[in-house]
Amino acid sequence: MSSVLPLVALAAALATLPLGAQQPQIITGLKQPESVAIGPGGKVYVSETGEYEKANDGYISILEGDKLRRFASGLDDPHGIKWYRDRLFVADNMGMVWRIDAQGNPERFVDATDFPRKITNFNDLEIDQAGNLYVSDSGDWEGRGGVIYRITPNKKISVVLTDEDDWRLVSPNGLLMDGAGKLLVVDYTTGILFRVDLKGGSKTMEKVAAGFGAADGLVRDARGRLILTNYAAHKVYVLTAPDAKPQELELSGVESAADLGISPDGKSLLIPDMGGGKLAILPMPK
Ligand SMILES: [Ca+2]
Ligand SMILES: [Ca+2]
Repeated sequence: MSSVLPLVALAAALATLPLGAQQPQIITGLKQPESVAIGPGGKVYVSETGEYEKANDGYISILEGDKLRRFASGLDDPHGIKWYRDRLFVADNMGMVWRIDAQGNPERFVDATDFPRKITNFNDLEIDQAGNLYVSDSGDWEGRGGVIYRITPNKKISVVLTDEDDWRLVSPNGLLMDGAGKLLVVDYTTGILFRVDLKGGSKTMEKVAAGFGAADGLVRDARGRLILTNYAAHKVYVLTAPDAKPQELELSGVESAADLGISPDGKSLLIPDMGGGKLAILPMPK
């Protein structure tokens, strides 16, 4: 039997797509991928959690063509990843931050016991120009324990904000620098985008926009637009300005849209489908 779809059937299949749905290129065979980062030489890296809440089976892959090659192994539940100079930093959901060299050798940069509070669910990781890490702890998923930490290059850990400082910090997830002294954060439980002033020491945050559902990933494209994912509704939102009405795209064939990245050429969104075990590559929305 021919595997080539007759033109009529293809047209019929396309006609059934809901309005506004996007048909991404899909790469399969990933194990609960959570986050994408661009590394040296424009290579695409993906964190794969393995079995959730199982230690030592998580890893980082490199995308080569439409295949994934193992880069670093022996992690627990790797989530947010980001390169700083020649090191890849990884927020591990089990409560540590890994630092991985260019050859793929991981070391524990900081451990759960180094933190001043009980760790619940480490999620995203962002890095400022000075090399300070920001890590979101999404809390216990029952409305408590949300924290954002700062970790300096020499491993000094401090609390930026907790749910006790500002009760709206319920389940902080995606983080993104917004200029030198400001940090954007999306909340997975409330779907609200906030801006945290890192310099003021005010221990509060300002609401920027709302309505992003189970908000997870947060990136900025070359045009300065903010792009967010809604994990549960497998949607992508594009904002021309933080307070603009978002353009909403439904992702066809994706179960859960986690922490997205942008391809080095700026032409695609790279969206890890954590529940579906896939990587979706979507043309950059117009
Ligand atoms: Ca695991
Ligand atoms: Ca995330």
